Amino acid sequence: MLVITADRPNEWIDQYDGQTIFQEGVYGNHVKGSFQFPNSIGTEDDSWLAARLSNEAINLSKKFPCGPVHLNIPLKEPFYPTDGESIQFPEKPCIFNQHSSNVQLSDESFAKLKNRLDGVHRILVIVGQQRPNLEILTLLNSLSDRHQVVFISDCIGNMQSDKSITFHDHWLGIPQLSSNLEPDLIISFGKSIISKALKLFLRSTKASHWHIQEDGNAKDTFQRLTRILPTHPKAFFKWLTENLQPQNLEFYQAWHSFELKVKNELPKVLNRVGFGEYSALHAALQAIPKLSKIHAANSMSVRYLNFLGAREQEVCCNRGTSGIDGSSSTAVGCTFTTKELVTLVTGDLAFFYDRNAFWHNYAMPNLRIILLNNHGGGIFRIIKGPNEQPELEEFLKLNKNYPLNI
Ligand SMILES: Cc1ncc(C[n+]2csc(CCOP(=O)(O)OP(=O)(O)O)c2C)c(N)n1
Repeated sequence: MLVITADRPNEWIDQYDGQTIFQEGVYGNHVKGSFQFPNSIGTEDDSWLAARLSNEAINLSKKFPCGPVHLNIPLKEPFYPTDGESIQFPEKPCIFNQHSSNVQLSDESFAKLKNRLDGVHRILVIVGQQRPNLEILTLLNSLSDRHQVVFISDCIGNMQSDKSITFHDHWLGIPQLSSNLEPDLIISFGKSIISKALKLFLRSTKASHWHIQEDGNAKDTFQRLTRILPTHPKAFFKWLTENLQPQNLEFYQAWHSFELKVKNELPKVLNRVGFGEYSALHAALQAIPKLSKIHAANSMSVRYLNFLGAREQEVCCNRGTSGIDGSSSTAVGCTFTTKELVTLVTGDLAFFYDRNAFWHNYAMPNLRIILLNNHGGGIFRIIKGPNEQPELEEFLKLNKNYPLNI
């Protein structure tokens, strides 16, 4: 994402002149980089500088890991063209084409990993938030098929299948379920995961943790990080497929027996609870085309989605800060980039918080919205702490019956 802001000219900042704030670098650590345009574009060097900064900003935003970049542009009056005035753009714009490259582990690194793998028998692969990638999913499916790894994907990992673990959030928080669940090696790639129970479980293990990431800083989310592998997950899992010894079958079966249990019981539970957000979303999901995108808002929407098992649609959600402030805008923006159907699943607070998302003149024939209206933040009725506060009714105006019928 490139954030382009118009600014007042430099000389008028902080001079009690109108409409001035400190815009240069205003996004701080929330952007990958911030670029300041020249104060005016009167000379050829100014134009070259502006073109160069634009290229650097665009290329930085697209470089792994993709992220927002800020371009601040001071403008001097007059702002509007006079009658008949036209703007002459250069015939050949200056473009710095940035090529991609494949980062690869050295032979020496692979030899070290191979050595380490020899003592490993229980591998848990954690798929963090990312876009779908069929090639990686195929490799993971085949590793799981041969009982060589257990792989877990939340819905935002976009790598769910009948070979993955997807129902973990239903049962992982229950203490002392089975000693056979503990891995000796965690391999992760992608960004964050939704399930807090999974995060706490991984932090409580004694496993080593390898994180695969092409570039940038790897995060120690599970407090077990021991190796950072600067390569593409596809290359790594291909190598793993060819280099793994037989693994512990009980470990594989322990995870998959829980998965199967929930998968078999869930339809009965949904039937038993009757109509409510949970079953309504479950029913709606049956009608959403497989080749489409689902945007889930925070907080219960994305959790319901995660509870309801493997999805084939691409699932998008503003995780990280997990704000309720931009889910509708992101879904609306997405409808302009795809011909596929985009379904926004949102709670009422998130929906009304971001209603300006719909305040424009563009048609969005491929947008559908499922609004789970429980008159307030349902999440606060469920999590311990907020649900015991006297302010709950006054400030969150919750439907008193919630969540009797979820
Ligand atoms: C910008 C922002 N403010 C506050 C929060 C804290 N917060 C998390 S969930 C939530 C309630 C959301 O309510 P709703 O959209 O109705 O969804 P539900 O909880 O019912 O799924 C709030 C206020 C947040 N995540 N982001």
